[in-house]
Amino acid sequence: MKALSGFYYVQDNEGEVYQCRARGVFRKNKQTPLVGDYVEFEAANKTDGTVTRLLSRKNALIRPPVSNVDQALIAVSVKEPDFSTVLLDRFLVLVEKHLIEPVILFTKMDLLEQDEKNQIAEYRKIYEAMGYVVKEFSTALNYHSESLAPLLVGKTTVIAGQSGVGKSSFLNQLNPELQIKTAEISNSLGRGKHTTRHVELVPILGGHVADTPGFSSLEFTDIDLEELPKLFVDFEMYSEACKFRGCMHMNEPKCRIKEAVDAGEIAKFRYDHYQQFYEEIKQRKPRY
Ligand SMILES: Nc1nc2c(ncn2[C@@H]2O[C@H](COP(=O)(O)OP(=O)(O)O)[C@@H](O)[C@H]2O)c(=O)[nH]1
Ligand SMILES: [Mg+2]
Ligand SMILES: [Zn+2]
Repeated sequence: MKALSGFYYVQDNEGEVYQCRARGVFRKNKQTPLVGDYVEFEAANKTDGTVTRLLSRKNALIRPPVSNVDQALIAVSVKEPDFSTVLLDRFLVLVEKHLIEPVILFTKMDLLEQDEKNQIAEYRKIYEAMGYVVKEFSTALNYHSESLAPLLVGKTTVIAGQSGVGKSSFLNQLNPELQIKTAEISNSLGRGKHTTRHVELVPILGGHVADTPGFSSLEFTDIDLEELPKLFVDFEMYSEACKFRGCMHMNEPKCRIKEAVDAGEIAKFRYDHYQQFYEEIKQRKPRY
């Protein structure tokens, strides 16, 4: 549940938490327990436990360092900061790359005027048509928090999103015991310096959420050009029909993706973002 100063906090099936050390053998094998791991442990009492075995992981994130992640909740504010599909698409690509299920959360819904609500509803439809789950939230109106419960129960969730969109406010509202600091001045203040910030899985609505924002680096450093089209889920059903195998949907003739964009079957802004990300990856300096 938590790793801090060489201690690992392990929760058993009854919900009791034990403070443990990791067995020396892990260090020899270069294995490090991660928050989110399933482990075997022995403990004579609550403060003197030993983790004896790590069970295999389904996945492991580096930022935040959490394993066995079931889903990523991508928080995008509809206002303050302005709603941004390019940012949302950037997060979606990064989450898809990690084979983690994305869930989209529109925050600060209370700030919208009626006509703006209609516009956001249009975007919501577009993302839902791609197969994504989209939920709305607002701290002001106690918005839909019930309908969020089934989404989180029994799952390990990381929350991602730009600074200031209301991630901490969301977590606090769903579990008032947390009292996470909101409206941090800047997330970059502690960067590069040694900080004692640790990761913890906190209980929210019967599930667990990592209290540290995920995917803070929005660069596509680990994404190769060839895999980019596959990370746009709305391209999938059309790309088989491109004339050329391995079509990158840029300048190739008889490209079904471009036809789908012209026909309005794929949202134009999605294709624009695809082109933008494509160029970004292409211009990336080669890694050695
Ligand atoms: N009007 C409104 N303001 C919100 C809402 N959620 C958060 N805020 C405000 O937005 C600012 C940033 O929120 P915070 O939770 O710290 O964002 P984080 O950086 O994503 O964790 C704070 O001033 C919050 O009070 C909301 O639903 N409605
Ligand atoms: Mg925060
Ligand atoms: Zn194509």
